[in-house]
Parts: sequence; structure tokens; C-alpha cells
Amino acid sequence: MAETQDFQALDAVTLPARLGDNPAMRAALGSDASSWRVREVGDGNLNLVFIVEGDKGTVIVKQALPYVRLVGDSWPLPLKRSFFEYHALKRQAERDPGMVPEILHFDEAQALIVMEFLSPHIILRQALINGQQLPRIGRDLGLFLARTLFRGSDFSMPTKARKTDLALFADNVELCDITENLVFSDPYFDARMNRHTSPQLDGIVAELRADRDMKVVAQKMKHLFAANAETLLHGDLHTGSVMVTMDETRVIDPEFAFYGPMAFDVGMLLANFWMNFLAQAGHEEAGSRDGMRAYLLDVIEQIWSSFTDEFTQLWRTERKGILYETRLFEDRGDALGAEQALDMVLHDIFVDALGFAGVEMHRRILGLAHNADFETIADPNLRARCETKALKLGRHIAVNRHAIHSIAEVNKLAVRLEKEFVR
Ligand code: SR1
Ligand code: MG
Repeated sequence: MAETQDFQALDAVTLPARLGDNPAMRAALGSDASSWRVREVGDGNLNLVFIVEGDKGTVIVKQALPYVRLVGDSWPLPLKRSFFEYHALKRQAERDPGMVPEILHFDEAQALIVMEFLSPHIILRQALINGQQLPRIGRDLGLFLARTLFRGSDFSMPTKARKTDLALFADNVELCDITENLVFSDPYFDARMNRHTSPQLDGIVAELRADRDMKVVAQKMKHLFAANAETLLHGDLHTGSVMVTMDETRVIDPEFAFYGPMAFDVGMLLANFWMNFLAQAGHEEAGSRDGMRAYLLDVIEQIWSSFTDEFTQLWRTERKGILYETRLFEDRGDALGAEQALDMVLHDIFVDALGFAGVEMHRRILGLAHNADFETIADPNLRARCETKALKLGRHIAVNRHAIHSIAEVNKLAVRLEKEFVR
């Protein structure tokens, strides 16, 4: 795995000289490295991202830094996250072909991945903030969830291959540690790097920190995250990890990949749509976002229904792993037994996804890593009103998750909260 002593961070000036001999780069861009045009465009929390254009084409070069970019070198972070991203991308490409960028080259020592440049794709989060309606995302993301989560689990994989993979990804300790702290614990006490819209949210922040039921749920979800090594997760599946055009959806950035509970990816993704729904009121300068809100609720329903439909299909046709074996059910003429087990599995994913969604909504408003959906609302009073609705929705769905029976129920509550305050 990558050692920091050999590592050198790239920059726009040194990149052509450093990668100019690389056969994959030359094949994609053209062999005259001196004519390559390089821009650093990384706006995420962790890495460098370069767009490199040549006469023949364009590629992305993504390089991990030995620290958290958002915070600086006071927070070291191992380069090996690039290794996990590379291995996760390879598995995702096999499990849901066409949904992740193609890898052209991986250099472990330099913690860099050269990959397909997605164009004219834009980040889904930005599209939703802009009020753009993408027709494919609900279906594509539901399929991606079902295919990657099912095919990386003991429902599908040969047990030896799964256990080997589990051991490989178990070393992604530091990125799990970020999630364990930032998502499940920090929002519920005065952790050092927390921030929130203040003073507007001070009251509700104090309430949440004193909310015993919420703290217990957050720790229950952390327990599941840490102990339920069910499948290979993307690990950071929010709308900033998806790139879109009107007719394509791609999932990027799986550096947080590890074996965890299926419901984690599902809940994280849904939470980011609910947050965007509740942030729309902060983006109405150019006109009402009623149409956008209706669209978002529809997408949320589509993600869940396309996830469950595809999961059901895979359950019936690809269940070859060690769990709920067909020799106990279908092969004994008990197809109904397999369907009963499927209902139970999907029900558990639904309930847990609501728990994960609730804490994700809290941490994006109270923790270190906020999201642009709320952050780009300039008026702090308006921002705080939107954020308050999301904090309430998050608390309700996490604490009451066992009593909620459908996505439509959560959507209804989101609509009620959205209408609760004057703008
Ligand atoms: C210190 S990293 C903060 C956040 O950025 C990543 O995208 C993950 O969501 C992480 O929690
Ligand atoms: Mg990321």
C-alpha cells in the first residue's frame, strides 16, 4: 500500500512532466505531454482532482493527499484510500456496468487514479440546487443500490470470495473512523469541529444534544455501521457523489468503501434528496420551486421502488450465496418461504435506512461537513428555517423508524414540515 515517503503531490505545472511517459495517459491524450492543458478542479473535502486535456481527448487525474484537504495537514489521512477507491470502482463496474467512470490507470505509490472524464456531466447536487430535473436518476440510482449491495453480499457471492474481500476492505479504518465520528457522534455533543447557523439554530441544537432518544438511535445506527459487515458499500453515497446529464447517471468517489450494512448507502442517499427538498425554499429567487419539489418527491419514491424491484429480481434469480439458500426454499417447493424472507430483508433495510437518513440530515447541518444545498442560501434566517425543518424530519424518521411503513409517509411529513413556516 502507498507509503508517504515515495509520494509527491501533483500540481498543474508538474503533472505533464510526471505523467508524460504514462502509456494510458498518452493513449488517451496524445503523446506530446508539453501540449497537455491541466486544471485543478477539486472542490471536495479530501483530494486533488485535475482535468487534463490533450489533442486526442481529456482525462481526470484524482490524487489523494496525506491529509484532509478541508482541514489541512493538522488532520493526517492515509493515502491508501485511493487503493480502496480503485478496488471499489472495479467491483462496482462489474456489478452495475456503465454506472461508474472507467479507470485508465492506477498508481498505488502516488495514490492516483486516472479515469474517464465525464462530460457534459455535472454534479447532481449542483443540478438539484439549480432546479434541474433529471429524468433518469430515480431509476438509475435505485438499480445501482440494488445491484451493488446485493451482488457484494452473502446473498450472492461465494463465501470465500466475500470473506477475502471483507478482509481487504477492513483496512479502510481511517475513513470509517471519519464516518463513525462525524456522522454518528459529533452532531450530538459540542465536538470541536462542529458548526451550525448561529444563533438561529442554537435552541434546536441544544434540544438535540439533550435528546436521549435521538442519541440512543444515533448510537444504535453507529453500532450497525460498525458491526454489520453485510456488503461492500460505496460508503459516501450523497448527491455530490453522482454525476448526471439528462440521459446518464454515474456514481463517483467510493473511497469510503467498506463492508457495512446495506441500509447505510440507501439511507444516506435518500437523506440527501430530502435535504434538497427542504432547501428548495432557499433557492426561489428566480421563481417558485413547487415543480422541483414535486419532482424530488417523485425521485425519492422512484429510488426506493426501483431498488426494491431490482433487489426482488436479483433475490429470485441470483441468490447463490450462503444465506436463505434455495435448497431450503424453492428447491423444496417453498417459493413462498423465500418471498417471506425477502419481505423481511427489505423491511429491515427500510427501517435501518430511515435511521441512517436521520443522522445524515443532522450531521450535514450540525457537524463539520455541511452541504451546498443549505450552505448556498445566503440569508441566514432563511437558511436556518430550511435547516430546522431538516433537523426535525431527521429526528422524526430516526426515532420513529419502526412505526413508519412507506416512503410516501416520509414524503408527506416532509411536505408538512416544508409548509410549516412562512418563508
Ligand atoms: C473530513 S471528510 C468530511 C466528509 O467528506 C466526505 O465527503 C464524507 O462525507 C465525509 O464525512
Ligand atoms: Mg467524496
